[in-house]
Amino acid sequence: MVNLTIDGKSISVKENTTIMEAARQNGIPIPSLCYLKGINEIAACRVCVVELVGKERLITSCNNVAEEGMVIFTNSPKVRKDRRTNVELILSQHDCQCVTCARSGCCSLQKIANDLNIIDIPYRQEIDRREWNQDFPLIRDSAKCIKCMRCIQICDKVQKLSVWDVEGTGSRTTVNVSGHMNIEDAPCSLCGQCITHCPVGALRERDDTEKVWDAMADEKKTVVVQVAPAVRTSWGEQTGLAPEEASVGKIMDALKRMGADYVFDTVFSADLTIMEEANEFVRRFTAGELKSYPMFTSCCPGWVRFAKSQYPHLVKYLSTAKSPQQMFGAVMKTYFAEKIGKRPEDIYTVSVMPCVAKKAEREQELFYEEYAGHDVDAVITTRELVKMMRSAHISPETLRDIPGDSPMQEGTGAGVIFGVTGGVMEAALRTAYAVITGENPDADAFEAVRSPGFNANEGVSEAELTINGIRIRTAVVSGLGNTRTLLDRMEKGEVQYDFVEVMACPGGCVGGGGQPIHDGQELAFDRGRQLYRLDSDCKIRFSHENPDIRKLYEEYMGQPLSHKAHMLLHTEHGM
Ligand code: HC0
Ligand code: SF4
Repeated sequence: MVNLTIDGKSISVKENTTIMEAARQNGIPIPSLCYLKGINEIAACRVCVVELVGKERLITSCNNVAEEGMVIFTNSPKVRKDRRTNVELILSQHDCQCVTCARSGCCSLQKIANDLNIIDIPYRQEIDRREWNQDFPLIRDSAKCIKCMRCIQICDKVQKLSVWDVEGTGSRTTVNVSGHMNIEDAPCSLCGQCITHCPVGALRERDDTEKVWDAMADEKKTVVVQVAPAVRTSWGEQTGLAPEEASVGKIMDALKRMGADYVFDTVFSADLTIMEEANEFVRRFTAGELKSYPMFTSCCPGWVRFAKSQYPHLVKYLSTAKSPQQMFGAVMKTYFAEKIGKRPEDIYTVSVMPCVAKKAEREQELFYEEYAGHDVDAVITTRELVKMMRSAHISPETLRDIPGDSPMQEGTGAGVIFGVTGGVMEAALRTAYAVITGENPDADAFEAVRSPGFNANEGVSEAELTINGIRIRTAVVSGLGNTRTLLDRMEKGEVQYDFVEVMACPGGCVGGGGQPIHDGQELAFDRGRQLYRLDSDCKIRFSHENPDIRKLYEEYMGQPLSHKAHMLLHTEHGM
């Protein structure tokens, strides 16, 4: 242990603890803009400066280690003056039009400038404005970038994709797409982790809310909305509702008040995905197709994009099942459209997702005897949903819990846990067991596939299960860096599996790039626990027992993997 004094308080911390962490551990927060523990400790912003008695120059606290006998002041007049100058210099290169910024009210720079009582910027403004493809689902605004380097580090260290890089030198140093590429040519998975880790508004999703408002106002369109599992775990964070109060039923009420004609829970189509995917797995496994590589889940478009750009030879091992988002879109424009006497082109399908990559996934096409447009017409993130609620002047406390519409109303606990890493695998195994043995397992029989992240914050879990004497080796991984490590081990023959679930975002969709942003806090695992609670509270916990799914097969699809199911519910992933 080392002993030191911070702001007059005597403290002891473990050796090699940074001054920043030593202070935090003792209830003394030091402000910063660029710091991300263990990921970005490079003192780029110099907001975390502190005074070390005996040293004339201030030092940065995020990358200097606490030493025995240090006497530190985190907020002395000298520190305040220097910190203020550093923030003023950052502001001189920042487009400070806060009122039109997507991050207004949730911006660390705005907060810190305000905390430091900066009401004027004494330096000449020099803003770096660059062109960007505004149609791409991920938008970068160079004029807002504060060169904190967090996006570079998240993409390098956590996602191991290195989409971002430093460009230029000296005062012209900035961030841009690596290799001077256009973003649409870069291997971006669209996981959106750079957005949720950006302290300002330099990165955001493409706004699709106006399209949705237009469709809602168009009398010729029937607007049909689905809400993803993970959205219910987080929308309350931005609306002031506690997790138990922020139900999916209230989101449905809000959507109807805004102008949606029909609202559904994506949990229904998560169950449908399981029907197709579990049956596909049993078929491919028993046919001996999975000898060299396992079947991979395909419902995460971030992962599918990553596989296509980084491991194209593995794409044929992806499940051909479309994601729940896409399956629901296809069902809305066919089965449901017929039920309400509409043509596919009269239906406008909207998804509320915790995800940025879903905005690209929606471009998949729908063939219903002939080309019938897209499964999904617009995707909005959880953040965009809350923005729409605000602009509709909906007070969250006035929302009531309403059910989704018929005939796709039911969803099971198995579908609910899709939103958390391990959930798709667990749900699929519950149904695969029933397909193989003809009877249900205990609903919690496959808890072993739940992410160890719930204990140890690791990204991979492995489980070997025996069903009717058949051994099935599974792995679950979240985060693309962890995925790369796992795939490389598979390629070297160090590990072998039959079925693997991959989610691009650490913790799964609960940690998605479209979720509310809380700078410096990782909430995926807390949100994931909510989904496990909802699953254990569900009356039905097996996708194959969903009565509305049974009805869909009886009335329309026939059997899982039928010709019609193949046409509407499967895809070759663009191969
Ligand atoms: Fe997910 Fe999904 S679980 S990917 O995270 O499979 O986005 O929540 O909606 O589609 O259901 C996201 C979340 C979904 C889909 C589902 C899957
Ligand atoms: Fe989107 Fe979920 Fe995949 Fe993240 S894990 S990219 S939120 S589908």
